[in-house]
Amino acid sequence: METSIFKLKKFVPKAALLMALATGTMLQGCSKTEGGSAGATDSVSSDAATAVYVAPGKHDELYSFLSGGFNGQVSVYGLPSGRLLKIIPVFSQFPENGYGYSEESKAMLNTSHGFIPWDDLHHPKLSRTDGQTDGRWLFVNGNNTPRVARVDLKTFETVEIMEIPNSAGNHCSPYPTNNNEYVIAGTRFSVPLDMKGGTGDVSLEKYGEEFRGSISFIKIDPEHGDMDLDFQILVPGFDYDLANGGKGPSGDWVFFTTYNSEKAGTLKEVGASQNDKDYLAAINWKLAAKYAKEGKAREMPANYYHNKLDENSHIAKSTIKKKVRYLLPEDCPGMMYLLPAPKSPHGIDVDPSGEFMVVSGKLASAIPVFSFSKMQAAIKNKQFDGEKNGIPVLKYEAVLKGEVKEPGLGPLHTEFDGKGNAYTSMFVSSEVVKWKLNELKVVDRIPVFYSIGHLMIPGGDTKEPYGKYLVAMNKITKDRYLPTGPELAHSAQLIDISGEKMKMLLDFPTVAEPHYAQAILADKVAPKSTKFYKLDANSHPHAVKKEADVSVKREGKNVVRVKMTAIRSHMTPDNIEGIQVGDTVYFHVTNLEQDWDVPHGFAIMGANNAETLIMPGATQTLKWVAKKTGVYPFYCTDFCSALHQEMQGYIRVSPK
Ligand code: CUK
Ligand code: CUA
Repeated sequence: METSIFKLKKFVPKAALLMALATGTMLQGCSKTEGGSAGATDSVSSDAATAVYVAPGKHDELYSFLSGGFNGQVSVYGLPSGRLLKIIPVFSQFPENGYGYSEESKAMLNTSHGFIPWDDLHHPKLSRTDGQTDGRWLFVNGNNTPRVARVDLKTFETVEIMEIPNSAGNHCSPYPTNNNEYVIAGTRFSVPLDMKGGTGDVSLEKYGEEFRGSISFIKIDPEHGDMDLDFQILVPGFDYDLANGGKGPSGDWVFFTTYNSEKAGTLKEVGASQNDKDYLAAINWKLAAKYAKEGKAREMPANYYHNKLDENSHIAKSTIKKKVRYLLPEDCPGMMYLLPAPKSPHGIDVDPSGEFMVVSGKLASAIPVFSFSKMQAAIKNKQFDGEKNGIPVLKYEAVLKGEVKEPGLGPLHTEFDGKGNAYTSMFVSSEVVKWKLNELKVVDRIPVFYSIGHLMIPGGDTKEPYGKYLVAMNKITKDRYLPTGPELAHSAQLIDISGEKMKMLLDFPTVAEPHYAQAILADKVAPKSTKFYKLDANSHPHAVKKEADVSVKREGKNVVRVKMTAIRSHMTPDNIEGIQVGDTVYFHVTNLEQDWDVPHGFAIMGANNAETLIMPGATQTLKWVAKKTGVYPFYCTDFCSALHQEMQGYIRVSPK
């Protein structure tokens, strides 16, 4: 189906396109023709319902992990049903299970800026072995207060958060290499970097000379996944947007789109986007690691937090790091090159063979496809077009395979199906465009509703895509669902890409706000899922493993520790006395259950806190301050058995 906007596109002058990108006017203009039930039913295949129907009691074929954007979480949906399975809190406090509220988990959210219980999470990336997703971990970025987190897919729990120093806007992040050697994270904003550790108080006029971006190389422990910031590359001051790793022949390389190459850092609006071209930065990460290992790295003062959850005690601990190693590109020949790219490029995506690098320029009318083998030849034959800040710029024609002409308006991101096709999201013309990698020819297009950002094919960024489904994550929802006031559910759409023609299968609303997603066949994750924590292995210092061991003990003047247990259908102790006004009470609750899916909750009246949800075999702590004399009830919040309501008790607070 051709949309009216698409018919128009040849006549849209560049200035109008820029306006449209800035204001979304073109979208508004076209939403009437595309939107509503008419447009929607037209593009839905007749057997769509069967294709997405997962019968009661049956499991979905795939897990998908959608970023939460400004909710700071990851949400897990089954595909093809689009059913929400779980929300995993990462950078945001989550009252539902006490993440970021319980004494055990608070330290996960420590940063050099203090306790930051929120972030803007854009890019989930699954860990990979031999270039394929391995179902072990999910890495995600915190965009606002630069952080990278690791979620363990055995427990679907955030187990580690690493703050990134010398960074602002950790957007092109995180990118695991093909065997989880490194997770790579690049800054969006350049910031003033004084290698000796200055105050950071630098005139904005000095953007050109003194601002730099950083690309961080976080080493991953191959066995346990633990992160360790190995070194950074400090790159000249233009802004890094997105990255993607090579594979196969290009497996040693990682590619970044950059913008603001004119260094319009004085924040004048006219500054950015004047250059006709920006750059794609190609970095040989293996060579960088070698340089760092062989002593090319220098060291500078830094201040950043590394927070980790202990597997057995379930207590998070923060370590404060004081130094970071760095490389300068000028010291490291052969490590970094620039490829001219259409201005203000956004996505960079490498095809499954590792030969083609696809750059989507939001403002460009074509999609350039670069060739990795040509890039290597150009480096060898020194086909340079000068240099930028000491980094060689390769000749455009020397590295270009070709361009996809007039693919649509506002290309943003590309994924691959492993069958020689690429799929690019078109933000302005609100469509997914399918094109042949070899011939660079558009072969199909499907409208999406509306203004698509990222799209995702399971494994579509790896060596081996699962080219059956595509998920479109759209920025604007408008009339797709029943109205819910000024803010609507977010719009994701599932598209069947198994045949020649794309087929729309399903709208599935999501919680805020998916930027990117990953998906993986359920078989790679489900069999390893943890059912409960072993009570024997619980090393929490305040755990009690049988009811006989519970205690209420005063510690010093104003602190009382209540070590208690929960098991169907009672809490022990259930009547607590001896608390005085002004006491701080720690309720250490151990869930004695050794069974799947039997958490108990704990909430107490007047707590300036959330509840805490204790998984079977684990211990969690709620802190409570006794402010006034009286009797305060507490109870289990998770309906756990017929006698759930009976899981309750009182705490009495007496005058001092
Ligand atoms: S993104 Cu972060 S602005 Cu295109 Cu990956 Cu949405
Ligand atoms: Cu335990 Cu309800």
